This record gives sequence, structure tokens and C-alpha cells, in this order.
Amino acid sequence: MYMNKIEQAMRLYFIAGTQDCPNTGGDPAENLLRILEQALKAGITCYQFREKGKKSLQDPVKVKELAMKCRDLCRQYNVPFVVNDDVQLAIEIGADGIHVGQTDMAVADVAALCHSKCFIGTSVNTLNQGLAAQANPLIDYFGTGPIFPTQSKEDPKPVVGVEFISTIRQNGIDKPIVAIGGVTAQSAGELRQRGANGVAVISAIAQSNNITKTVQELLGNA
Ligand code: TZP
Ligand code: MG
Repeated sequence: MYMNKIEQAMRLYFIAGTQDCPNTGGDPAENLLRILEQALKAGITCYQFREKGKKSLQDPVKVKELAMKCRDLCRQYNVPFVVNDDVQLAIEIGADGIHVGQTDMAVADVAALCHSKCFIGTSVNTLNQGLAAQANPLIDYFGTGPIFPTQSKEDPKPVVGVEFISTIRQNGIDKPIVAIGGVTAQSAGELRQRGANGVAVISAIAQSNNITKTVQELLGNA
């Protein structure tokens, strides 16, 4: 994927698994698919399938089935589909991208398995990690945060604050970045002004009672 296509994808990056969607009493998989379709219709520019944590689906067959349905929905809307952590799954189902954290599979191993079929993202919580990600030609984008406290991740890294985006840019880091962690429509504009290509959110969209409006606000269109 060309860099400008990735930059475009980073404008509003929605991340979600069944564990992030309000429990409606119905099928958790259907619940996620409904929220994802609303978000796609509303204009998200990238989606990451992240089925993770105690409340997530535990059966790998069900996880793969759901991932394929999410992939198909994203294809329908021409939005890049990214898989979190599970490189094997990403390859098997032809994901557009893979996201690995600092302690997941090494980027060199991910790249060797993907054969350039997937773009690669990683997570950055310190300036040194940012400098290393900038210097690594295998990394296409990074998620930077958590900017604010988050309820959506078990064991989050220390909060870095909005200033961290400025610090990253002031240190010559020019790769595509998304700001992540507790981001809402109120903070998205400032994060872009400080140099983020966009924002990545879970709860702001998954828990919104008006996804169309929330997406427009997060995009800075409202
Ligand atoms: N990585 C850093 S913070 C975070 C992840 C996956 C969770 C973001 O969720 P929310 O609900 O937008 O704070
Ligand atoms: Mg991970």
C-alpha cells in the first residue's frame, strides 16, 4: 500500500471486538457486525479486528468466522481491514494490515510471514520506541498512546498526554501516526493539530448512541 493510502486510512481508525460492544443480550458477533457496519457507513477510514481479553470470544473457529465477516464488510465499503496480534489469522483471511504491540511477534518475523501483502503497524508509548519505529523500514504506521486514560485495554501503558504527539513530530518522526487511548471528538482536533494523521478509538464509537454523528465529529466534519 502506498504511504498516502496509509495516511488516508489513519484519519479515523476504529478498533473493536465483541468485548467492546454494549451487551444487548443478543449474539455478541451480530452485535459487533451491526456496530461495524454503522461505523463504515458513517465514514471510518480503517478498521482493526481486536478480539481480546476476558470477555472476548474464546473459540478460535468462531473468532475466525467473525473476522472473515468483518473483513467482508470492510471490503464492501472499501476500507482497510487490519488484524490485531494474530499474524496467522491475518494471512489466512487476507487482511490488508496487521498490528503488533511492542511485546507481540517481532516486526521482522511478521514481515517475513506477510511477504508485503499486509501493511504493518505497531504501538508506541515512549520517544525511544517512536525513534526505533521510525528507523525500521518494515513499519508502516504507529499507534501512539495511550493519550488519555482508557477503559478499553487491560493493563494499559502509562498515559502520555497530547504533548507526546508534538514531541514525536519535533523529533523528526514523520511516519503516519494515529493517536489512541481515551480519544473523543473533543480531543481529536487538537491531536491532529499536533501532528497526528488521525485518531484511533474503541469506546467513542462502540459505545456511541449516534454512530453517524460521532464519526463525523471525530473526523472533524461536524
Ligand atoms: N491501545 C492503547 S489504548 C487502547 C489500545 C488498544 C484502547 C483504546 O480504546 P478507547 O476506548 O478509545 O480508549
Ligand atoms: Mg498486541
